[in-house]
Amino acid sequence: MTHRTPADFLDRNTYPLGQPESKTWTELVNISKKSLNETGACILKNFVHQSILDRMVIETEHIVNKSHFCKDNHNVFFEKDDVSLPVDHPLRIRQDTSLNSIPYDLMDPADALHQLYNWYPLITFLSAILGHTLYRMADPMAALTLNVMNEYQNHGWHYDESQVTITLLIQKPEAGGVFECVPDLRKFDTDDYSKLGAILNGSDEGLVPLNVEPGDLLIFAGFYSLHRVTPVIGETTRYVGTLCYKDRPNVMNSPEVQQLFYGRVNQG
Ligand SMILES: O=C(O)CCC(=O)C(=O)O
Ligand SMILES: [Fe+2]
Repeated sequence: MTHRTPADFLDRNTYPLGQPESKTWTELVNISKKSLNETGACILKNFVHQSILDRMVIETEHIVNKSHFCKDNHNVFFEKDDVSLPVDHPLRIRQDTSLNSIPYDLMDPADALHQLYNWYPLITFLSAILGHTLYRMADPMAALTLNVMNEYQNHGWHYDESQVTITLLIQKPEAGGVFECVPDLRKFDTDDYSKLGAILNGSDEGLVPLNVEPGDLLIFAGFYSLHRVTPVIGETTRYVGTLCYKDRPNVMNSPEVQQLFYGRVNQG
């Protein structure tokens, strides 16, 4: 079967993205909006067909040898260590992150993930869910990233810089590699960071593991919800695509941020 357009990547009955304003489309937008507002996340199950996932795995493995190894030790906001605070202050607790990333400029425009990211009906659909117009990020590397996590690699507790993050899980490991979050923690915890401190010291109060399977599209309020990916266990690599859209056009990362995440600079 050949797939000429990303409309063929999806089940047309469940996800009629090519028919905006149809009854099913409108209902889907409303349900997704409600879920995002009430729980901080919306999971569109089985968003792409298994055959497309298989293709995405192959296309990822084609370029995975060019991925950039990022190892970081950071607090939840990726800030510099504030030595004026007590050593055990939650803002001084640091997390290890270790993963490999494949930036957008290494992907082939014919790759399924690349095509999906650039597909206008998807951008229109996501804009309707978020309630404002989205634009593709202008950054030649960060607009679309594939995160690659091999055994023992993980993504430590953090908040995202963007209000909302959109991911597509492409391959999940045998065990571990679980996306866990504490919904809305940032809103409740601005004074003394005591709830943050509890989580960073191992409490699981308020912690929700999200049941994300390969093929699911996750829309996630990563600015307000503390989240992490637990260490991968086993030989199967975890692949996740991160689709970056912004509420205004022409948004780029700084050369410093590009250097940190991808080990080089590409300002377009
Ligand atoms: O790997 C994931 O599922 C999410 C990664 C994440 O939190 C991020 O890229 O900010
Ligand atoms: Fe994140």
